Amino acid sequence: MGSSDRISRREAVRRGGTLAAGIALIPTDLARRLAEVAPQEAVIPWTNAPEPGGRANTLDWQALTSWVTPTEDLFSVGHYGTPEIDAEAWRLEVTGLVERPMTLGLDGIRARPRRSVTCAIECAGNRGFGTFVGAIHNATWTGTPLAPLLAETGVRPEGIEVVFFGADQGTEEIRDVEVVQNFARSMSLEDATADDVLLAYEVNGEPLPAGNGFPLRLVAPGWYGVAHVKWLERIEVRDRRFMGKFMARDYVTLRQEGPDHEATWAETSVGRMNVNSIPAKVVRAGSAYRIHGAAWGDDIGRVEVRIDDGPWRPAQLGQGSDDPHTWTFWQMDWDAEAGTHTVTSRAVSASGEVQPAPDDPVLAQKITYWESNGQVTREIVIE
Ligand SMILES: Nc1nc2c(c(=O)[nH]1)N[C@H]1C(S)=C(S)[C@@H](COP(=O)(O)O)O[C@H]1N2
Ligand SMILES: [Mo]
Repeated sequence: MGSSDRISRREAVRRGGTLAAGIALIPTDLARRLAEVAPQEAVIPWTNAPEPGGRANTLDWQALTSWVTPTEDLFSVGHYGTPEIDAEAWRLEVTGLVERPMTLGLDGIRARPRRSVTCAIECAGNRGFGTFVGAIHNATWTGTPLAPLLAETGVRPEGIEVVFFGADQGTEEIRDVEVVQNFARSMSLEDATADDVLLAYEVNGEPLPAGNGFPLRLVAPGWYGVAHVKWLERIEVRDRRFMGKFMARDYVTLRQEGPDHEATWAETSVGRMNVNSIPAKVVRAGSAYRIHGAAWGDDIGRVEVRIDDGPWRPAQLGQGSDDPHTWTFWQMDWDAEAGTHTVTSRAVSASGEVQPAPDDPVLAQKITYWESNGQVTREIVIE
């Protein structure tokens, strides 16, 4: 790489800060970045990526090196803030249409069969607005499977819905009435009893951090973040669909289906994740360039990358490609010529679902910002 100046300049551009103030800091910053990536490699910054914000501790894609997200890097979203929970006094209640309601303390839950899953969890609002582009993590959660626990309670035949309540609450206005309610989401009994749905008390081998659901959260691999109810304190089986705020008012995707003259409007509750990918960073090793990225949201069949207006070419799938619920890292070698280029990726699921382009009607006719899984195009200057 002829000169570190060139990276410095682009770094300064990327940061968009005052050049004079920036320059003094750059050599150390470059050294740090060089140390973070493999030797002989350096990140060439995108020129159109939003500045990674501190918001909700979201991921800086260009600094991504670890397949398992370190615990201190987990993003955190809480609609009613972070409740303070006394682990000694805390209890989980399993109730509703069950023959034998249960109340469990943390020790009781820990004494149950233990299971770990690694899965990508993305906020459904990710990439829906502004700089909120890194609301995703891929961590290892440990807890006890929910299905056997529900079976022990003896779900009554009329039970069809499992509602998960967090300890966090807020005041909501519903049809002119102000009510205090807890954060809650539901799943059908069938979805809730999938064998990898866990009541998780650890992440990456340690108790959950306060911001990520201590002492217990639901982990539902394959579902958008909102389904993974944190600070869990009550599970209730019901005989009606549950229509709480985070099922039926917020986290509802509104989309026109069909052409204008015969349009219907679909309002759907955010649920399973959609097939997705992003070009994370370009690194340089000697005179060669390599594009690194991630794909998630479905069982990934392949990832394709397009440079400028060129053909879609297959990327090489790496870690995670054998597991439908983790993210899959991918890479592609790039014989880049000097100039300004664009890099776009698209993931295709094993069953053939293609990550849509931004002008695909499925996105172009979507009104709300949730589920914005469009292809991402990044710009880069190669010197
Ligand atoms: N109790 C409770 N659980 C919750 C939420 C919340 O506000 N309260 N937010 C949800 C949303 S919208 C997301 S994206 C995920 C984020 O999980 P994380 O904070 O561990 O990253 O938590 C979900 N679980
Ligand atoms: Mo979310």
